[in-house]
Amino acid sequence: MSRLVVVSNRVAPINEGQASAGGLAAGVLDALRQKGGVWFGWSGEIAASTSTTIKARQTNGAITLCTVDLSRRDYDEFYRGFANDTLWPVLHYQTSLSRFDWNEFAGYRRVNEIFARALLPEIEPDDLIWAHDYHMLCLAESLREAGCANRIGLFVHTPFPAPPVFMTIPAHAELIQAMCQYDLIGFQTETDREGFSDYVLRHCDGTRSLDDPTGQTLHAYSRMVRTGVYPIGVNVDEVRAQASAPTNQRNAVRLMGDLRHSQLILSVDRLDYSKGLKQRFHAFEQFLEDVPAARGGVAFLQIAPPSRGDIQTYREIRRELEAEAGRINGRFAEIDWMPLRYLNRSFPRSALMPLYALADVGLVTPLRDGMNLVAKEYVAAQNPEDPGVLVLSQFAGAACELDAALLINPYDTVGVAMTLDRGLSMRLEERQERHAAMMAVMRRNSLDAWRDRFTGDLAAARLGSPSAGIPTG
Ligand code: ADQ
Repeated sequence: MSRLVVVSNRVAPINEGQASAGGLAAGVLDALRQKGGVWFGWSGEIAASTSTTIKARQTNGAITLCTVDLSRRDYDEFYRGFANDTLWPVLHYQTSLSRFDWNEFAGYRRVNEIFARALLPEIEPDDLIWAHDYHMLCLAESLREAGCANRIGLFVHTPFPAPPVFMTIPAHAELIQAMCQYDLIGFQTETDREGFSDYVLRHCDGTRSLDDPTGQTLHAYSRMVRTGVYPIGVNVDEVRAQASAPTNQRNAVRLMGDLRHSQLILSVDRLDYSKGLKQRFHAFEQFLEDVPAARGGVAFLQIAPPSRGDIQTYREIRRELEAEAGRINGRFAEIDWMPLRYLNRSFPRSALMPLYALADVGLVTPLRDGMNLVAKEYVAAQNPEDPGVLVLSQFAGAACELDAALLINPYDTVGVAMTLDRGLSMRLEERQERHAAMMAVMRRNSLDAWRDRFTGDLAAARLGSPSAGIPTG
């Protein structure tokens, strides 16, 4: 059986129990445990120079974790610069927040090359290589240049926009050419897959392979690249078990005592402009304005730990939200009632899941999101006898599967406010029906199904380049 070699910007600790790992890390770790293999990525350390060979190695059972350090310059150009200040906003359709610099793009390519060269000695002829996310768009190209003939797949966790949006990145053609060096590229939704496929078919003389009746295998740059849709899921039983475990209830019990009989609206996000937090705060304010009866009886809890704090746009959104939270509370709070609680910190999953279970409404309103696992975790955490209501942005990948949620447009302040009112007053029977419909989809598209379908298709993918020669894989 082929081993799996996973490559991502950051790696997760392999010694922690699976239950404490985040959704994606748990899925990848499971796959590695089953097949055995290597997880390779950046250590998170900034060193005097970027390691050109593996800097640290840790083995636990069949899994080996291999990491390299980055120099300050590589961190600035690859991670902070091109990945997070150029690619991330464009992939989330926020072109006005994107900034481009050719030196940073060169740094991005350089780090992909260094990763490839450091990884190459670890790779055995039969290994399946599975790269993750927008940091690794050029990795397959660098591995091919270094002589790697294995099957290489990429899963894109973010959205992938339509060509006119992607083409705002001046290096768009170089990126697509590099992506065509993968044998399989997986996307969260059909819209994302089409964004990539349309670019290849319209802007670089690509064609659909006649051998693939689905039309999802493309021929471009003398290579074949298969594309597919693999919506990432959650382990629903594990989430529900964490949500209801008596040992995990400490924060939930404290919160319940404090809320007394108020209804709870809960949002949980990384602090990121793509998550639509500012628009969400305004929608909650609108709700308090439009539904005076809710004042004193509804509380909104926003949990959002800071992320990427050394990037200017992230510092700005943090300042803005602190000001907005203060203003809304100043406007509506009473001596004995605080409408909005904004916690700028992270919680372990074991503490977070019972909070999901407690909330009457899960409010998930990204402006764009590849999937959004919080939406799925919220549904999975509910008590099926008396479930809460998911209010979900139509622009989250999750909306393609969870159409039994109350779907909203996050830019429509009045619409979101009205939907909050509807969610908080929904009858038990309707809540149960909607919850059951969403659970059925989530059981089908579980985290295990995501992992097995992707690795199965990668193992079956035809090797892309006739000129690469057929390797032993
Ligand atoms: P993210 O943008 O990080 O991931 P998301 O899918 O919402 O977003 O969340 C990832 C995980 O982080 C969830 O398991 C959640 O529980 C956890 N998390 C979020 N906020 C937290 C908090 N305040 N405290 C503790 N834990 C928190 C990217 C893409 C998404 C895609 C995922 C997986 O941007 O669109 O769904 O990858 O593919």
